Amino acid sequence: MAARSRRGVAIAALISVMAWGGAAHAQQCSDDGGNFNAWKQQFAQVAASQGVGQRGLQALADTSYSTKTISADRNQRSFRLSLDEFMQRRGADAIVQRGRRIKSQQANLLSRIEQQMGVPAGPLLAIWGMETAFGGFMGDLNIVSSIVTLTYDCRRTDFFRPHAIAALQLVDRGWLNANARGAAHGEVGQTQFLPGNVIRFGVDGDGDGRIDLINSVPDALYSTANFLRANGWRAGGGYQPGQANFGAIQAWNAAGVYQQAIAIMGERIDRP
Ligand SMILES: [Ca+2]
Repeated sequence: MAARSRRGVAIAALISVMAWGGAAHAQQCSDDGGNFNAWKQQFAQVAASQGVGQRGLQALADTSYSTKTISADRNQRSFRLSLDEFMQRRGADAIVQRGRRIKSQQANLLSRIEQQMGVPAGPLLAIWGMETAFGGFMGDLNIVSSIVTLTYDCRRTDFFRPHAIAALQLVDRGWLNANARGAAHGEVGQTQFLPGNVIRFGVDGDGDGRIDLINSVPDALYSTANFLRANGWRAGGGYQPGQANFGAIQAWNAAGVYQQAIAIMGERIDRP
């Protein structure tokens, strides 16, 4: 027993020397994922220093470098389509049709959200339909691996680092399963929030004490409304281009055709 524990101490000391040496020499980022494991050890120290606990650190240790995420990131097409082409390709008519149906099916929830957040059903349902076809497809890549991979990738390390820390914190809190799947850039749930935005804007819409944007539609729609409100949405204002609330839609997505499409579809859903 004594011998074993001395050996344990020796190994712990060796690991800490290796981690220290690793921290000094590990790359800050990589274009091809080489040295991912050495970098993860270094990143674990950063995460721990920002309050990530055991569960989150274990999730980090379990991540693997996601080549699918990187290839999706490299092959991103900018929105070069015209507004009409974009709306057609994204199935705008079907989204509006289904959105109008859900608006009456979920009338209680949606009117509560509008009362509390000031955001009407139309733009929320347009976003939900556009992001995941109303929860039909929320992505099939491991969220934690995706976001950690993007943090190691050199292209946008600084942008993704806080979202990676946030993903680990969500795992810590039990709000995100370490195996949960999402889109290629680690977007979470029904309306595809980046992990940091789950923490910043997430609302427990169904009151069960957790924020779960994957399995809870009320949580997802309340949180989306809260994101818009935090970005300047004011009750009763118009949301078409040039009107008071269009800026909040612009904060949701940087692409101009996407913003206009949400405004148009939202108006068609909201129309009596
Ligand atoms: Ca909840």
